[in-house]
Amino acid sequence: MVIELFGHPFSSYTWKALIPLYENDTPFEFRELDPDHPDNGAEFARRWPVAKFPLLVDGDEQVMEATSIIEYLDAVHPGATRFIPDDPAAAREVRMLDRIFDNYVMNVMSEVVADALRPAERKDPVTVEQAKARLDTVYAWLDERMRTREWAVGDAFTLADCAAAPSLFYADWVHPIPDGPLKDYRARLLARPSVARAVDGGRPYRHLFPLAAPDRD
Ligand SMILES: N[C@@H](CCC(=O)N[C@@H](CS)C(=O)NCC(=O)O)C(=O)O
Repeated sequence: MVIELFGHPFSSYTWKALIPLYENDTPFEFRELDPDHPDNGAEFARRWPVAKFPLLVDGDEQVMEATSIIEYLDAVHPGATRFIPDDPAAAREVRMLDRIFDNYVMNVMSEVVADALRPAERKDPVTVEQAKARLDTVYAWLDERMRTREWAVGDAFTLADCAAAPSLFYADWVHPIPDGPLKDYRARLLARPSVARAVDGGRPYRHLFPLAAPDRD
């Protein structure tokens, strides 16, 4: 039975789950969630009432949350690229960086995007200003960290990089990352074939980006 992934090709958290699948050439069927595929939407809604994607289905197994999907793939369908190091201390650091990218980059960037989607009378400039200030704080911390690393945790591409790629891709669109090690790391991520493939999948949908997608990347 082939793995199924429910998601959307322009969704940052869907990219986070697509990257490890592409990284290891893991066979899967993409169940795109859009008005052209109502069956996918109906099955997704039945399977996960919270309705946050991605969602992975593998026979009788159903896995929500992009991080858990990557943990599942690494444990049940391992490939050449391992996303969780065997060493417990390194694994803890990978999981910590994964949380940092999700909570302090991806989710903060999403607050700015969500504000752009609101009608004019419900926009909140204070929320946007505070979100951008929080991005500045985490950019500075990550910039310092990336001075000495190729990937988020040392020399190997891991779960943390799967989180970093969509986070930094969209964060830079929302609030540009200053030149330096963090911006260089973003460029390294975008040059990685698995990440480039996820980015390419979203190209036809760039007109949907509410802040107007920049003409780059
Ligand atoms: N914590 C979830 C977040 C997933 C998430 O926020 N996905 C967005 C798409 S990028 C979504 O489902 N948006 C639809 C909605 O909120 O209704 C994860 O890590 O998978």
